Formats: sequence, C-alpha cells, structure tokens
Amino acid sequence: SERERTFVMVKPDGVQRGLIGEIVSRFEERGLKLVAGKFIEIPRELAEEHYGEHSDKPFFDGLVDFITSGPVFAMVWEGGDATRQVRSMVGETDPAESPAGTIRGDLGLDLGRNVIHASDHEDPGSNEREIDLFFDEDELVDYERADEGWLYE
Ligand code: YYY
Ligand code: MG
Repeated sequence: SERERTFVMVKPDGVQRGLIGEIVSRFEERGLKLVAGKFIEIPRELAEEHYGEHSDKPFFDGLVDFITSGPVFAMVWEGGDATRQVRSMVGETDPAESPAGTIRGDLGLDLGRNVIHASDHEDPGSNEREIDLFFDEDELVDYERADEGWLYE
C-alpha cells in the first residue's frame, strides 16, 4: 500500500478530557509514524476554512464555535494507506454508530463532541489540503522509525 500522510486533530473535548496521550498511543502502536504535531488554539478564520465543506449545514456555526472553544492537538501521521487506516481507527462520525475498538466508539458519546478529527479517505486530497492549512512544509519531519523494517513486507 502507498505510503502517505494524513491530518489528525484531538478536538477541544479530547484535550480537556485528558485523551491526547491515549489517542497518540493508538496511532503510535499501530505503526504509523508521527511527522508533525502542534498544540494550538485555532483562529476562527482557519476553523471556517478547515470545515468549509460544511458551511451551508445547520451545524456549521456550532461546529466552528466548538472547535475554537479551546486548544487542539494537531498532528500529521504517515504510513501505508494512512488516511484510510486512521479513519477506520477513528470510527463513524457519530460515536453512537462507532464500534467498540474505535476511538469514537471507545471514547465518545455525542455527535457534536466526537473527540477527534481525521482527513476523509473518501475525499481525495483532503489529507494534503488539511496538512497545508495547519502546517508549514518545514514543520514536517522526515525520518525513519526504528521499527519500519518490521512493519512492512
Ligand atoms: O469527517 P467527520 O468528522 O467524521 O464528519 P463530517 O461529516 O466531516 O462532519 C464534521 C464534524 O461536524 C463532525 O465530526 C461532527 C460535526 N457534525 C455535527 O455536529 N452534526 C452533524 N449532523 C454532522 C457533523
Ligand atoms: Mg469530515
């Protein structure tokens, strides 16, 4: 499978609930490689651009209010088919529809407080677009993980 990079963010509810470490651990243990991370408060303009595809939806204003309501932990993870792999670990948009074993299924209850954002594998290019929105090129670190030879055939 193709090595690629994908954008992931622990939302304000996940940060306030002390779930950053738990969430980072899941991706680390899976074998994905962390290539960037930053702890920030998202400016409203950036939030509106990030969620631009939803600008005409009834939940848009509440979503932007929520994502700007406190700090988030934004990350870039790299690996084989990373966007799809991460989404399968995240679960469905609604935690109530997410199986146990997924991040939203294990750690969330409510659609509007679903703990984590991840780029959409069904929206090709969303990973690159979101990485570019949140990170400068020189914030992405190129290195080899020590166990990479054991993670891929
Ligand atoms: O990509 P994902 O986060 O799984 O869902 P999207 O359909 O892109 O919606 C983004 C975000 O909006 C979702 O994580 C929760 C919120 N939301 C909502 O509050 N109410 C909805 N009916 C749909 C989505
Ligand atoms: Mg989405």
